[in-house]
Amino acid sequence: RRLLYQDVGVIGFPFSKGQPQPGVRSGPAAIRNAGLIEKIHNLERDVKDYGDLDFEYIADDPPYGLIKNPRNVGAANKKISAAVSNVINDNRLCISLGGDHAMSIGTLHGHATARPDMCVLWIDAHVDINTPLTSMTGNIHGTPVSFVVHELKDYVPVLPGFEWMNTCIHAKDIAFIGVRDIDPGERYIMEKFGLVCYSIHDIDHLGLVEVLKRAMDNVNPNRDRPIHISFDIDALDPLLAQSTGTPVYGGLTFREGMYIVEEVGSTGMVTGIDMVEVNPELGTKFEQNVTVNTAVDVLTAALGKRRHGNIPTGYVLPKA
Ligand code: 6HN
Ligand code: MN
Ligand code: MN
Repeated sequence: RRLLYQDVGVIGFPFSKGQPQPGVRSGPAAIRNAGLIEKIHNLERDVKDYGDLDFEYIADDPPYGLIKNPRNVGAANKKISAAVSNVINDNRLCISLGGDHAMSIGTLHGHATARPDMCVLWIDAHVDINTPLTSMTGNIHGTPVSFVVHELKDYVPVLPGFEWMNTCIHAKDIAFIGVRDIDPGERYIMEKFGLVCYSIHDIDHLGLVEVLKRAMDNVNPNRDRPIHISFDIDALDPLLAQSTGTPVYGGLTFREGMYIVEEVGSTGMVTGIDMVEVNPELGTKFEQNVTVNTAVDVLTAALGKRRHGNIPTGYVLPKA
């Protein structure tokens, strides 16, 4: 199938202010060290590494209610949004390496700026749709979806640092897959605004093939809209992704994770991918390696690496 964008851009967001554990800043470096760029290159896609963004530190950043680091998170996301729309305007599929999930405020905003017709698959143990007023932890990585959905505009205060921001997708443009840990306020919001959510229970009940088909029918019925995959590594079972800040047991298997990205990738419509919440400083050395390598496998599968093998171009079969 033809790809909407053949060329790929990779950009790193070493960002951790959306939650309390600083090690998630090292996610982009660990994913690069595991060979991501080379492995994308091997898929015969042109790949440009845009490097890592650096974020200025705002020292005077008192909480807004419970919400921690609003100015730092807001200013970082302004830069992230501009960086992502720049990559997509270069006609490259944008791979955003995190970093905690608060950075997806910016990746979704930037993607929607460049491609207003895009839709979103949010692959996560969580739905990350607390508002700054429903959040019980004060961690912005549990709230990014509330900032971008038009229908929630009246429920999200303009936090200091977020004055630049506007909502950019409709509630019907996002589907969640893999959910198994949802707060009461989040459940209420999902019901009130009719957000589409396929939990792990739904996958057990219907099977992943049916769940993914339904999710795509919900957000992209004609398979003609650009797709943003926001992949939180904690969607996967902690056996595969122990090195993450908020692991939840009973997650997606390796095979399920690969199936999702192979299948969505093969539509040719993926224009943005976030790989977030990889924290290479948590867990044992073994767990760190498994988590990081799994993140790389998910990304390359989304870009066309197939478990049934890829046909080599220019292959000459040796004659006897
Ligand atoms: N993530 N619902 C919890 C909270 O703090 O609001 C957990 C959020 C997890 C966020 O994993 O991206
Ligand atoms: Mn999560
Ligand atoms: Mn998340």
